[in-house]
Amino acid sequence: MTFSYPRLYSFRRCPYAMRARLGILFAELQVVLREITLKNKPPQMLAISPKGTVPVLQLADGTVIEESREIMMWALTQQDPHGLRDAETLHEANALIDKNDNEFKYWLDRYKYADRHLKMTEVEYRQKGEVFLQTLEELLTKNPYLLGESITIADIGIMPFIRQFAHVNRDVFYRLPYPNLQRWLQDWLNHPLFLQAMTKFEKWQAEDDVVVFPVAFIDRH
Ligand SMILES: N[C@@H](CCC(=O)N[C@@H](CS)C(=O)NCC(=O)O)C(=O)O
Repeated sequence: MTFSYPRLYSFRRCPYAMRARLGILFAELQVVLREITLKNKPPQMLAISPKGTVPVLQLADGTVIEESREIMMWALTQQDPHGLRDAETLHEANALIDKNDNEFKYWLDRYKYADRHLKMTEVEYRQKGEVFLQTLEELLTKNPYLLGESITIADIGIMPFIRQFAHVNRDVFYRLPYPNLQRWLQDWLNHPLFLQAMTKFEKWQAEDDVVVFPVAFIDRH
C-alpha cells in the first residue's frame, strides 16, 4: 500500500521543511517521511535532487519537487479542505512569502549567526529583520491571521521563520513592541497541526520500515 505515497525527505528543524510538512498536514495528505541530517544526506535523496536541500518530495510517478513552496502548493492543490489557497488572497500571500524568503531570511541568518557575520552587530541584524516583523504586526493588528479571518499559505509559509527569529533570543523577542505577532506566534506554537509537524522521527536508514506521516489525522482545532 505505502509504495504509492509520495516520499518526503525532511529535516525536523528546517523551517522550509516545516512549511512543507504543514502544507501536507493542512491538505490532509499522507506521505512516506524520510528524516535526514544535513551533515550526512542520503545518496537516495542526492540522486533525485543533487542540490542537496530539504525538503524534497518525490511523487509516485517519479516527479521530484525540490522547493518548499512548491511542495506546500502541490499538497494544497491536491486538496484544500481548510481553504488555505484562498483565491482572493493568493497574490498577496505569495508576495509576502517572497519577502520572507528573499529579504527576511537573509537578515534572520545573520541575526542567528551574528558571530559569523561581523559586518554588523547582532542588534543591527535584528533591527533589519524587524522591518518584516513590523509589516506582519500591522497585518495582524487588523486580522487574527496574516491575511484575514482564517489561515492561508502565508501563515504556514512564514510562521517557521518567525519562530526561528524569536528563538534566537526569546526574552528579547517577547519584549519587542509586536504584541499581535507575539500572540500569533504563540497560537501557532500551540496549534495541534504545528505540534504534529514537529513530531520527532529517527534518522532514516535504508533498511528501516516505512514511516508514514502523519501517522493519524487529528482535528485542526
Ligand atoms: N529554496 C529551498 C531552500 C531549502 C533550504 O535551504 N534548506 C536547508 C535546510 S533549512 C538545506 O537543506 N540546506 C542544505 C545544507 O545545509 O546542506 C526551499 O525552499 O526548499
